[in-house]
Amino acid sequence: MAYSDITFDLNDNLAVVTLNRPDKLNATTRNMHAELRSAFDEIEKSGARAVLLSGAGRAFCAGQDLADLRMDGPGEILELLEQDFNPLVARIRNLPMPVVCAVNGVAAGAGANLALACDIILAARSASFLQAFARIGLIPDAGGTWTLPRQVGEARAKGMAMLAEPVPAEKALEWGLIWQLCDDDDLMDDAMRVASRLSRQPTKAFALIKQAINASSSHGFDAHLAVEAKLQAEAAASHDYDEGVTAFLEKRKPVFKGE
Ligand code: LHQ
Repeated sequence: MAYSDITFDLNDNLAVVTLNRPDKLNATTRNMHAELRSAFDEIEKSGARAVLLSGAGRAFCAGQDLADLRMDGPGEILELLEQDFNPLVARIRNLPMPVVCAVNGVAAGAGANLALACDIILAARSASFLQAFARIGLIPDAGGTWTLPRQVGEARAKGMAMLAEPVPAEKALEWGLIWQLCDDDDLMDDAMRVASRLSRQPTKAFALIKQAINASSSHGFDAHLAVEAKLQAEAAASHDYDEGVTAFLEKRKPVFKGE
């Protein structure tokens, strides 16, 4: 597929996806979603072992393009969520490899929740997270009402959703929304370094880590121990487990294949 609303590169098992409508702060359109679906299809088929997601220009993503709406009622919103946003964030959370997000500027509306669906989030000092929805009479979607209370607690989740004020990257770090704060000029290099390192690590174990952590909120502790043990047994069946232990005993660096 030829891409116009995103750019997509795949090198050395690392897929780099960039939202690419900088004039509109990378607001999402139906076409951008179609391109993202195609890129993630390629990623899953290609044997890629990590993904880096970012935005072109001064923003990460301003959420749904509000000029790309028919405005003919709730059916349209449901359609956009069920066909575009929900499958995208669910796919990222369930993708069997790490997804690193470099938040290079404002992440607003569903754009903020797209970033928060990723596994390792780095943000530039000048970036911010804005649950803009209430400004237009909506509620946080694309997983926002699930993710926010878990990551920042109910008090901050409700404050973010109702007051709809930007949360600067530094505060996002303090609140546990993101993994790392970077100087603006260093963000892409830092994110590339993290993503590239992850692309050479035990991918199968990462997929199982995602599965275990995703599942943790639907069980109590005892039930989760059983789930965790089963996933750990899967990890122990991998080449990378054998290699990790052998390399440790031989006092050398492991060479992981992601299998
Ligand atoms: C935009 C947008 C935008 C179009 C900037 N659309 N053009 C799901 C399902 C179905 C329906 C509804 O929604 C959803 C999920 C959602 O995401 S709802 C939330 C949608 N997003 C927003 O409400 C955020 C809207 N944007 C803003 O509040 C501001 O642009 C922010 C705070 C992000 C940045 O402000 P500034 O830095 O002052 O930039 P700007 O406002 O001047 O924007 C620059 C350009 O980008 C401008 O275009 P122009 O042609 O005038 O230069 C904006 O119109 C355009 N733009 N966001 N979401």
